[in-house]
Amino acid sequence: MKTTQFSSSDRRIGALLRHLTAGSDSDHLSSVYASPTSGVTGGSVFAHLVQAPEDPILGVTVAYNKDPSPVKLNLGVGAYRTEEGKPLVLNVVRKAEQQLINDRTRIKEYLPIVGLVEFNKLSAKLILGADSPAIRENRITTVECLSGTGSLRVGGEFLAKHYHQKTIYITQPTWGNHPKIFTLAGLTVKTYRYYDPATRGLNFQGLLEDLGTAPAGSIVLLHACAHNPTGVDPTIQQWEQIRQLMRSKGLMPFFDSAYQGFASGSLDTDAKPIRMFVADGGECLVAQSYAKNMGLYGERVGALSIVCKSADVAGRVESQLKLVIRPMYSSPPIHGASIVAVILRDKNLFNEWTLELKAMADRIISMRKQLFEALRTRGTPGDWSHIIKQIGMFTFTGLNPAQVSFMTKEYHIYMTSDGRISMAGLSSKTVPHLADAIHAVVTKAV
Ligand code: KET
Repeated sequence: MKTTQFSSSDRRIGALLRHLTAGSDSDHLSSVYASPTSGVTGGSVFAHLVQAPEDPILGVTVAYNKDPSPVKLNLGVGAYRTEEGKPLVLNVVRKAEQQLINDRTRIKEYLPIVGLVEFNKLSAKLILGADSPAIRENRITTVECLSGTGSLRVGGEFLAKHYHQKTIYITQPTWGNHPKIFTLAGLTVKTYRYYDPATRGLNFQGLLEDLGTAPAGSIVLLHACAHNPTGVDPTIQQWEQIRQLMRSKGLMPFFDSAYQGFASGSLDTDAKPIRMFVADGGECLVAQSYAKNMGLYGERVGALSIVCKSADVAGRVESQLKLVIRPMYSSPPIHGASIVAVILRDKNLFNEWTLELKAMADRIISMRKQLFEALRTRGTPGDWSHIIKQIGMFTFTGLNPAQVSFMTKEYHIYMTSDGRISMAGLSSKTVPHLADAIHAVVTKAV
């Protein structure tokens, strides 16, 4: 295509002409001078864009930040807060950062495309267990990615390029970013039944039926623990049934592990479903995030592991992952992965981390109990036992979008419109305010 270049004197003459004809219809001039710079001197080349809506989850924080009310409460994004309502940097993270700063031999060179190799090895060990057969047999590849989201995206794109089935089944409902990530990665997204609003529990029958009728080889996204947004996880027995069904049909498991340690307070317990799938010798993908369990949200540190049948295949898979990553962001950041590596490699720091992680999980469980009690004390109509039964960072309250909007307007309580609340955003001080709001909204007709 031929492009027309305008010299700066051409542009000055154009500007002068426009100036002289100001007030008259000068549109014809901008068309005469239409050039790559017309966005600067005339109407914007982006003028046709419509305002995009805010993200359904991150947009809640945007709205919260604009609210001047002193009683406002952000229960939208899944980010841990202390009893004082403040973001938390773990002590063990501070220590690791201090170590990194003190080490004058550290440099800021690019990492390899696959990221920090020690971090990758330690991450695989953390999620699969030190005694994992896949690690022992060296038939796993792990690449550092940009937190959980980046790991899902790289895994999705790798599958879209190299896996024979292009359909991924995700839970209904799921984290709002899942369908967008996988669609843009080049996969076709379908859903399988998961949550039963009537029981506020797992629709296990529906799940088995939907996975049972999925075409052989389809990819299935599984929340490793602390399902988002429902807080409903299968039991270990149910996981075993899911595993058998999936393996019998050759369905490819893709685990999203964004909350390891947050569900039960134990890193090993929360990784059990993944380890069951790896123990049977079959293949799977795992996306890990350190955003929540190490509080490294903004560091964007995570990992994608692909468990293969042999070391030889794993090596070739890794070579292809590099081809996905290089044109996407070239190589991942160094700082967050270095923090994680310092903590995971040192026995004392690791133990300290597990205690801090358990304390976060316990505070969330205590918030569940307090909210449940507060509603009971108020005699709020309905069965609220799901608040204490559900697992992880979120309670899926069952409140509808109109009720959510009432609570935001009248009580300055911010949450996603599907009725999900981040329990980590609550504190003993704010529980009564939330209970008052829920009580008010369910006792009035909205
Ligand atoms: N998977 C799930 C299930 C998930 O809830 C999140 C984040 C991620 C992956 C990605 O997290 P990352 O920071 O990329 O490691 N969820 C919370 C934050 C968000 O929406 O970005 C949330 O649901 O509030």
